[in-house]
This record gives sequence, C-alpha cells and structure tokens, in this order.
Amino acid sequence: MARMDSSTFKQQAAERALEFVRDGQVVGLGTGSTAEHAVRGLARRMREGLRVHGVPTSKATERLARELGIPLLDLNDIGSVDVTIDGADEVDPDLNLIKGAGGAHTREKLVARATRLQVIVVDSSKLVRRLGEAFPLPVEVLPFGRRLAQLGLESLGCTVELRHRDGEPFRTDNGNHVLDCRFGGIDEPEALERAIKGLPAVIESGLFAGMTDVLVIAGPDGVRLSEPPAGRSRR
Ligand code: A5P
Repeated sequence: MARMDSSTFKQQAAERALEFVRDGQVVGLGTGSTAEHAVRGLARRMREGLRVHGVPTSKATERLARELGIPLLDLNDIGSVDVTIDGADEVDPDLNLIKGAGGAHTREKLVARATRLQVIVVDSSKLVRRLGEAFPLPVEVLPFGRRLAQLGLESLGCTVELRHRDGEPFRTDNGNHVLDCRFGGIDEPEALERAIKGLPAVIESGLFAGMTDVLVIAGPDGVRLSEPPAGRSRR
C-alpha cells in the first residue's frame, strides 16, 4: 500500500467535505493547505458541471479562486453563505478550534458567522485533548494599540509574542499585527474567546468556539465525520 502523508490526508478530508456542496450554492472558501485542496476540488467539480459562487476568506484564497475560474461574491453583497469548507490548527473533542496559523482568522470567522453549514477539514494530527497546549493562539490586533492589547492578553494568563515574517512584524490582509499567545492549555474556550474580544485594540482571536457543524477527519484509519456533542453546536 502507498505510504500516506498528511498532505494526502488533507486532500482526502477536503474531497469528502465537497460532498456537502450542492448545485447553485454560495460556498465559503477557507484558507490554508487543507482548504486549498477543497478550492481546487471545487474548481474540478465546476468543470464537470457544478455551478456555485465562492466567498474567499483571504487574499491568497481569492487569488487562487480567480486563477481557477471560480466566480466570487463579496460578503457585503450577500446575506449568508450556504456552506464553508475551512481548515484548523487544533480541534478539541467539542469541535472548538484554534485557527490563524496563516493569519487569516478574522476573515475566516466573519465568513463562518455568515455560514449555515460550517465544515472543518483536518488531518488527524490536528486533534487535541485540550486547545492551546502546543499551539499558540493567534490574536489580530490594531498596530496602534498593540501594547495595550498585549497587556490585556497577558492579564488573561498567557505569554505573548509579536508574529514576524521576513524580519518585519507580520501584517494580515487587513493591515494589522498578530500576537501569538501561549496559554499552556485552554479550559473554557467560549469564555476566553469573549474575554479576548473585549480587550482594547483586539480585532479578533483565532479561537472558534461552538462554530463547527461538521468535522471531517482523515488519517491512517480512513476518513470519518464528527459532529459537535448535543448542546455544543451554535444551532
Ligand atoms: C489560516 O489562517 C488558518 O486558520 C488555517 O485555516 C489553518 O492554519 C489551517 O491550515 P492548514 O490547513 O494549512 O494546516
């Protein structure tokens, strides 16, 4: 049997998630390597006859979708998105997420909020018992108030590092900075998400509590679906 790696698993998860897309729908296009498989798969299905419009969650995804010929809509011109397929950096047993390794989490969360069916695609290495033990939580902040945001975040019990790229502070698609926050484990994702959102200069965190409708996991044992435990879904 061919040796399978995480890229193969990501592709398998994305292909399974595409089964949720119906003709005529508006589809949220996630960001990252797993979501990219879904965008490419969507374009392939469109060449086979599927008709959909996409709503990109980042400039990178917008570029890719345009290259692939997927017609795009602006979130401001539509009331809702039928289904979004997006990746995640960590997923806990209640299907809460950490996102934002690519710094796209603010737009990803806005599209998710407008979405009726949020499908998250991951390879099995993303599953964790508790969020934030290994992975820092990204928080997008307004550069003007970065220090205030940092002090607020530290008061919530984390250590904070300003994200850099090529020796310069990283800039998101929105022109903001990202503070990567190490909590050493997050026990109450929903409460923490709310607390962070209330801090000065914070635009958005990469915590997505209660926003997943379906999780598609691919790993050495195959592809499986998971739904949030009863009472944990946003619906
Ligand atoms: C982008 O900022 C992130 O939220 C991605 O969705 C997340 O990092 C998953 O990326 P991969 O699919 O590349 O692991």
